[in-house]
Amino acid sequence: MRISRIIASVSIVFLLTLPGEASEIVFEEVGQFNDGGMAVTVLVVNDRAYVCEFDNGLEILDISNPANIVKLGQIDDTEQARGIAIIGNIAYVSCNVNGLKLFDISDPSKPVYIGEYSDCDGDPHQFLASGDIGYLTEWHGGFDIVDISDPLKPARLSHYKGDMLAFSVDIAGSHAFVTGYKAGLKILDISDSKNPVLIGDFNNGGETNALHVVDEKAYVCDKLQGMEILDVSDPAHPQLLGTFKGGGSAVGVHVIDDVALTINWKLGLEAIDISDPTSPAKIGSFNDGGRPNGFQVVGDLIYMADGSDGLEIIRFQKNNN
Ligand SMILES: [Ca+2]
Ligand SMILES: [Ca+2]
Ligand SMILES: [Ca+2]
Repeated sequence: MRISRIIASVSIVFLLTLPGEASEIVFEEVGQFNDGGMAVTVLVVNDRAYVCEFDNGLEILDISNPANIVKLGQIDDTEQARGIAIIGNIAYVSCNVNGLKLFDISDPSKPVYIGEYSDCDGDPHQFLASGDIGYLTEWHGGFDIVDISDPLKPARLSHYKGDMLAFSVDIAGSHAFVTGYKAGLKILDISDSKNPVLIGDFNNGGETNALHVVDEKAYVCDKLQGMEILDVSDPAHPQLLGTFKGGGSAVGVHVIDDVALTINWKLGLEAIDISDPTSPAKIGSFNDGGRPNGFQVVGDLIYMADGSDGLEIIRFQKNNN
């Protein structure tokens, strides 16, 4: 079973049944917050959005009313913020070159630095938390499995370095799927969290970054080659089923039923019909400038970290013609 990208008490309900053959996906912007900064990642937990800004640090926003987003606080001490996880009242901010830092956000207007993950090797990127375990990718440090049973004292359980620049991770069952940039996709058996074992990989060139693994398929963004769809039902032998080339630079993907929502540095938000994975087809798009780098889907809303455009909230729905 796939582990949710977000933590604890958040329940995600996918409201839509998507789509029939002739359906399009239509997008409508319903909110935006931008007070400067370069938004690169967003995590939504309940009524709050945590937006990593590569230059300014972590923003904490009240998004209960998308039409009137209110800034609650900002953590300046998080240069080159690239990843965010929330566990209870603790924000884990992974900052390139500056480590994985912990902040108490009980009062979001006054975040308090409470320490850092001391087992970092270099350039933390994404931190994904699930129960008592965290999964950390490090650009120059590989992939860490982290004990977070005491959230104040994250401790490394194990480590896989390999030959990759570790970018993103998704977990499905007892497997971790780690993108390694030019090293492609690595599949690790993590049934023993103290001893991850490489069991499969796939690399056809390009620069793999974000991914989503669902229903025995891995949807892998490749900045140069497009969004690649892999059959991973046999994790030791991943098979490329199809690629949505589309142009630009694909940097984020989230799959709901037969639709992949993707973000692309040049082309913005795109909806791709993946009902035939050998022949993915574009069925909608949205782009009003900016440069999306990370997003999260909750229900029928997309929360998009859109570079210099800040945070955008975009509703999507199918439109049967
Ligand atoms: Ca800002
Ligand atoms: Ca590739
Ligand atoms: Ca925009």
